[in-house]
Amino acid sequence: MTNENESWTDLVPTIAKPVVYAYKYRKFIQEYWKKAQVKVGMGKPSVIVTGRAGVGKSVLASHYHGEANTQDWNEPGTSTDVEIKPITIGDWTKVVAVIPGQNSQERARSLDEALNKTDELDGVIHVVDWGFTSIREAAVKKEMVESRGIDTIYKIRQHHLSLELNDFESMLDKLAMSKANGRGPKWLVIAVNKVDLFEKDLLDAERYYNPSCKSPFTNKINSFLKTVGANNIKIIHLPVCPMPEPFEWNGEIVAPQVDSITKQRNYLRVFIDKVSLVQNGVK
Ligand SMILES: Nc1nc2c(ncn2[C@@H]2O[C@H](COP(=O)(O)OP(=O)(O)O)[C@@H](O)[C@H]2O)c(=O)[nH]1
Ligand SMILES: [Mg+2]
Repeated sequence: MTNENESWTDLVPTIAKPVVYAYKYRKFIQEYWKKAQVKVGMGKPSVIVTGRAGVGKSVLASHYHGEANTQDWNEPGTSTDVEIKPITIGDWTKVVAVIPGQNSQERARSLDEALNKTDELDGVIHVVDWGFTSIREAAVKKEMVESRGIDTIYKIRQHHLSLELNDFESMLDKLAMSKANGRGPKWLVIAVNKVDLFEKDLLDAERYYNPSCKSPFTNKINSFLKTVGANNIKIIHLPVCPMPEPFEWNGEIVAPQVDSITKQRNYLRVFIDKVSLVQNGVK
């Protein structure tokens, strides 16, 4: 048989053909299937983004989506507080849900859903910001400065760091419970956000979040690892800053130290690459 004859088989419809076609284009098919699922609100999240209100979850998720998904896609306006996005992580497109940080019924429900009602959860991206948390309400800011004496950046950061630690501990408790029931994530990424505000002190920040170092934060990680077994979950920590901007508190200002778009995008690219690696590694 000649080559021309062979290539004809491509044009002949057979039963096997669609299977070959589907195999060849499986990643695209899966991507559009995930998008369709998200659009009609039936996509179960396989990755969740957690962390306190104001640490930058929504900004990170939308930059992640934009950078990881070459073809942009109009997200549906969500009626709930949970934001859902299809994001390509590693080889496949995942349904990623951003869980609201404020204590609310919606938060409890969506966390419970992801951790206790599905076997499909791949990973958790837990966002922290080394105390540089944004407070939106002017009245709350005023009250903290005037009535509680939290009047310097140092003090507000200490305040947020302690709340961050409590929030992280309660998150780890939920993860441990979920793992004990044979569910839960295969990986946990600690996204150390807003590094533009502390790039000069990057090593100190890393010492605080790196499980190989000793800190109140890493103590929580290490006792969690003892509970669930270090082989049962992969934990990594990564710096990121999708949207550098100054941090202001009571007239005091910290300026962003990451001032080039290239550098900011590099942080995000490395972040995306490492999350992909960890996702591909656990399959
Ligand atoms: N300096 C700096 N600030 C950021 C960055 N990302 C987010 N923020 C700030 O954090 C605020 C809260 O972000 P948002 O994504 O709404 O937080 P969420 O409540 O966790 O969803 C934003 O309005 C920004 O002011 C960043 O990369 N660097
Ligand atoms: Mg948000």
